[in-house]
Amino acid sequence: MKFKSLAALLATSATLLSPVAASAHFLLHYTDSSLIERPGDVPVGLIFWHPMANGHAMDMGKPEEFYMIHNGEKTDLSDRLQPATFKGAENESAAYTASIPVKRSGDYVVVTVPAPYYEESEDIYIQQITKSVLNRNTLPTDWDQPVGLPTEILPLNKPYNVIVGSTFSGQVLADGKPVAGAEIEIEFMASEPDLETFATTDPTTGEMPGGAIVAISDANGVFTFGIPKAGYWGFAALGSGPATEHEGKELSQDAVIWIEATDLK
Ligand SMILES: [Cu+2]
Repeated sequence: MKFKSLAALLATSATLLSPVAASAHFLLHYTDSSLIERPGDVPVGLIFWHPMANGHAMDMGKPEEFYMIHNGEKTDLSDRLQPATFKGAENESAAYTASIPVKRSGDYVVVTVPAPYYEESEDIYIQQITKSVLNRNTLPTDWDQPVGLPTEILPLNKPYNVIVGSTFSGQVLADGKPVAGAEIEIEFMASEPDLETFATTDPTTGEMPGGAIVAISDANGVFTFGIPKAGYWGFAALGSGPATEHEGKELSQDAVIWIEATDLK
């Protein structure tokens, strides 16, 4: 971890004290790798967090849905969800562990539809419908197909095989139609969780001095971002979903996708 300047440290503490955090909320699907070498149950952590800041972690309710799609076939995995306490750098939070049964070659699109989370500082609910893609034996089967979620980001580059220095594009969809002008927040998973201890690790980077990294989707709902660093990158289209209210309050129904970038050898 790099030492920050005093000004940066002061700015960070000011951010923490302000009612609305500058860094972005992200629901994580964390696996040690997206590429699965041996068949079996792949451990995954579901954590609602500020991953680029290695910051505050939020309590999750039991997800409404948790499943995978392989060869176009949906398999419910909700009976694999186990409540777990995630140990973040700032606090502990209610999170989940699970596993993905990877057997045959191909893609495994993992989907979480979380319970809406009440964000007190903004008096709104947030529901981040999250996707990630695992692959075995490089056989592409499902990654480029929409799942059919209320809102989702359709990857336009293979999400588990993005080269550092290239770009990643996605298309924001709501009810299957492109969302123009969507605000997409982008974060790097600065601290990859340790799934054995279910705790954060030392961050490899931190937040940007200019705040959240943001892209806006074009008329076709498409955005592109250049990938500067190996690891996991998350993209969250804010409020792109059709549901706008939950229990009488405003709901931000977001679409999240995680991709894994690798250095060219
Ligand atoms: Cu936040």
